[in-house]
Amino acid sequence: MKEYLELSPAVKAALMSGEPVVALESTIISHGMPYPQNVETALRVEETVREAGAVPATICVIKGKLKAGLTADEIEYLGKTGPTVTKASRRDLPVLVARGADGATTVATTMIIAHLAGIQVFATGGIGGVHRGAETTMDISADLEELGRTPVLVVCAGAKAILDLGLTLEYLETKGVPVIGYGTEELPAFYTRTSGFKVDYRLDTPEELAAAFRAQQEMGLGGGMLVTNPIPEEYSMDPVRINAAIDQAIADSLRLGIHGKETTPYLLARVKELTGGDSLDANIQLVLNNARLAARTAAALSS
Ligand code: PSU
Ligand code: MN
Repeated sequence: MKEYLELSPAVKAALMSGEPVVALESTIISHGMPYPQNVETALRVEETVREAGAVPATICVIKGKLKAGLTADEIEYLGKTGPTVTKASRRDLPVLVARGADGATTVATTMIIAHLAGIQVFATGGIGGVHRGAETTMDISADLEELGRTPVLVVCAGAKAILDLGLTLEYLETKGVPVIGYGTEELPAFYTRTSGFKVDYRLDTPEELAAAFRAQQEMGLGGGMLVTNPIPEEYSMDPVRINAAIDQAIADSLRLGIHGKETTPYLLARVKELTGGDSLDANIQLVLNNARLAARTAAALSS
């Protein structure tokens, strides 16, 4: 394993001494936001994790190495390269590593590499899920499968309504993944604090999150835990406006025949276009909010 994994000195030192570490994904940098906001946000997210008392470990694949902990230059490279870098899910890792290639890691792959490195907590924006129309396309993100098998606590802002949220919850239930609302009984829908769907449990403190995750792992249940943290009220978007943009983006993707791994990046970019950049501001704020909660949870887990 050692020959594949490469930890930054800061991440290695923190893990050796049992300090809290928070994993961060890189597809959100390359495919989730435009340059240069993606690089600015990635650096701000790292700083937010540090301010909250943990060590950030941004994860990606560079020249075939599974990296946990990037330099500012590596983040700049990834952000500038943008969507031309391979979006790497679980199925992409073998060939990328064998070829010595680069890959931006999705939630699934970030969980895999975090777990290999010994990192238990991971903060992101939104997860992939069951797409609308999946009953015919079978487009279900590998993120859900990973949550079912890899023991990492993932803090997100729920899932975007580009997905079928009801089916996404059903799938997570089948896979045995606890879906926790942080301070809420309702599943947040990324840009908005509510979705009309209930989470499995509401927990209110990082200590409660840490206790539940610890119990899950100590009982040998394995698999991940999904913590959904609503976007702060002051940054949440008008649901009518955002849902109209999402419906339009989905209609456009169907008309253009977008499918497979292109679907999520296309929808994210189109929603941003249709909301004139407002969705990007909300996106940045919710990621910072998740980074803070993840850092506090990692601290509670390591104490
Ligand atoms: N949803 C978002 N922002 C994102 C993604 C999803 O709101 O950046 C990215 C994440 O990296 C996630 C991936 O893991 O898209 C899911 O892609 P797919 O649906 O192709 O599995
Ligand atoms: Mn898919």
